[in-house]
Amino acid sequence: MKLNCNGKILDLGSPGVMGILNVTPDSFSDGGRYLHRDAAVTQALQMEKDGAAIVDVGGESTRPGARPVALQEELDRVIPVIEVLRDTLSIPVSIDTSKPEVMAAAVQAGAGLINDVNALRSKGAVEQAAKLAVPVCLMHMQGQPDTMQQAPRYDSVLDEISAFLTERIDACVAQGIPHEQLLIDPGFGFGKALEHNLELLRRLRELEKLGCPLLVGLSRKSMLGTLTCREAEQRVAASVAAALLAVERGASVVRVHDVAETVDALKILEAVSREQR
Ligand code: YH5
Repeated sequence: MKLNCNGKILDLGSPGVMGILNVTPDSFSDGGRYLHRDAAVTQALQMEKDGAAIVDVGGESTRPGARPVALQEELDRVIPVIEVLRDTLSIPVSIDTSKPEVMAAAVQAGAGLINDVNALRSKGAVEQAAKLAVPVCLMHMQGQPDTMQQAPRYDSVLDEISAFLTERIDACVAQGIPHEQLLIDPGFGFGKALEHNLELLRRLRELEKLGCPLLVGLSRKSMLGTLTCREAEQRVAASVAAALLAVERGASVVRVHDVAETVDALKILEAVSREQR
């Protein structure tokens, strides 16, 4: 129920919000070397004030079609931010990466959870995560980020994701990562068409049988754009609705851009769900 994230606690006793913090690189041409770093830290502090349970720091864009980021580039983006957040936030920070070198440097800098969209399938990643001994979120993805949305295909989306996550849990446990340190995520939008995403959300509860807390990311994703005909920045209401539906179907953590709005919505859900005194 409580996860120790490198000294800071993620309490999953009630559903929590993971705030998304995308970190862009510092450069000389933008008016100051630390501009981006300071902006990221300010945004993380606001997320904590707004009620986030954890902040997810990412330096590699995993959006469909995105180009990979080089190791040094990713380190330069995320490590300075994580170092500041270690000393300024009470809540834990997760590192959104698939690279074992980034996992190690991030945990060294204070990160308390590894969020890997590649489910520790990169070479050496399971071994590295086992050594670092922090909780890990394993996410399902069909295909590779550059091509995954071209023609997603499933015979049974729930069965295939369930089998994939079971295999990844087993691989982690075999390398010494305790089951209790694992979260699972069906990976909305990662090699999935609209019909797949909708069936996944409808039947999310079925993943509870794997015995790990569920984390889901639906915030501003294109399935919400398809359903509402809105651009990414105008998908807040759709994102809050989707987060609420996910928590109602068993999600323990929702990964979102709009922390304050989502925290408010979850307060209503919690009050209604709570047993009357
Ligand atoms: C996730 O689901 N997603 S990065 C496309 C968008 C909007 C948002 C506008 N990392 C997940 O957030 N980690 C990402 O269209 C994640 N689960 C976990 N655990 C993609 C993203 C996004 C992509």
